[in-house]
Amino acid sequence: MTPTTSGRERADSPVVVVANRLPVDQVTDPDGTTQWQRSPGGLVTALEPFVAGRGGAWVGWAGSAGAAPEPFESGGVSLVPVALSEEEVDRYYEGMSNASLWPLYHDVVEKPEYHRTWWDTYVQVNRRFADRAAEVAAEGAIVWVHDYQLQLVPALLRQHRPDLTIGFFLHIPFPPFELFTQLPWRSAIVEGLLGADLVGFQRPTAAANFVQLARRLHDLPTRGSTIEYEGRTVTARAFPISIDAQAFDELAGSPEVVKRAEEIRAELGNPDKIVLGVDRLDYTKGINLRLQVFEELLQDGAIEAPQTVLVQVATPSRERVEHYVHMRETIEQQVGHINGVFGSIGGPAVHYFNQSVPREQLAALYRAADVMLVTPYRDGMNLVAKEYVAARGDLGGALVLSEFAGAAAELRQAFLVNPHDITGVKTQLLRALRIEPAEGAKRIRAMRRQVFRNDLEHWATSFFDALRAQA
Ligand code: GDG
Repeated sequence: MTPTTSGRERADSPVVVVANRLPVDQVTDPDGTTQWQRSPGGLVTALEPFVAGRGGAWVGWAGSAGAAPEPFESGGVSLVPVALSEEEVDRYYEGMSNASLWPLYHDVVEKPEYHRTWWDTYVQVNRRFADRAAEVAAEGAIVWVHDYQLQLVPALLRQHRPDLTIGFFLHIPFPPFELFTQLPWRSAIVEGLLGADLVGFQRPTAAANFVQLARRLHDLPTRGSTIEYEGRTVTARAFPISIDAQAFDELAGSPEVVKRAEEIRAELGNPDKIVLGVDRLDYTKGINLRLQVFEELLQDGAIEAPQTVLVQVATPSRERVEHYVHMRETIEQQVGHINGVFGSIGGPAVHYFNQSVPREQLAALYRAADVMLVTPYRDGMNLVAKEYVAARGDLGGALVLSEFAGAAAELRQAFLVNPHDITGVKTQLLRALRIEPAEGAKRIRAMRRQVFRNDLEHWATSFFDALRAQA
């Protein structure tokens, strides 16, 4: 993609996406020159048809601290970079977003930290995003704001631009009243979100939590999924996000990927069973629990290594946030311990990768895995579970899935588990490992039907349609 600098900053975009990150990454070529490359990931692809080619704009941070590049055109979208200083990255992004809101919204799996300086910077940065969006949005435009980093943007934007139709989507869970109200700035966040016409969540319970907060904390009249606020009606509804199922299916079924899956099995020493985990290295994902379950099953003699192996891809994430540094040490100790006790020369029990793998390799791993282990303590949706199902056009494999992932509401034929119940997870993992092929195929087929019917395009279209209906 060769972006051209357009310098366009007139208020002429009929659709504006506002997200923490721009949909591009800056890459450095071997000759030292830098260029922008579209970020991998489905969200960008899903939103593109609504913004590209229609003079649409995307407001976001370019990913490195310091001055922001000038706005530029890329793939038919006007990209509007927002600058963040080192201190703002530290306080707004790593602090308030990832050390206060992230753990609070994930059932306080880790204790959230609250600092007034982080909050002040969060307000300041949200204001900057709102200002940029207000500058580029055309009269009566539709603006779609994304995620927990930008919860104040809807109200800040409405103050400047009451003519806009504003939608907000939260990608992570939204906690119940009893948890949310520990946040010192709880009222400001609720008021920030109420600036939107439509507030979207992954699950109906999250939407209900928000409506309840508006009623109990702000004394606002509510009715079903709607809230009356300052003469407007705000709707809070679930829009479960998904994946581009067809694209994933095609990739995973391609001859190259199928061959790579066979090679992976051979490289692992042709084990009888491959168990797989794929996550960002995050404490919400339950990687520690997964390792404990695997270790106990080895200890019990229910499984043996290297006939059964666990492959864990743990993509580096938020490496400057303290919770994450500590968690990585714990997990790597666990892996070392299991391999020390149960591994053999050239035959580890756990194959652990703290690196990001290419998409093709990921698809081949899904295809090779007899059991996919997805065990978050809490997760907004979990796209890995859906990708695994989409990758299994051969109807092989089995999915073990936490009840606390949003995806569990849709993937009912998975082996559902409570990640806090170690014995229960062990039992379900053994059942998944021992499933009859016909029974496994039946389950995978049913889940594939669900994922293909409710794919990413369906999600984006439903949200936009609902938002336009509010206009
Ligand atoms: C948040 C919410 C919600 C992972 N490792 C590699 C890699 N990945 C890709 C996966 C998947 C994505 O990253 C992870 O998405 P998840 O949904 O599983 O989790 P979060 O990153 O926590 O996402 C979550 C989501 O937003 C969307 O709303 O579902 O609940 O927490 O697509 O495939 N991709 C490649 N190499 C890797 O090593 N190529």
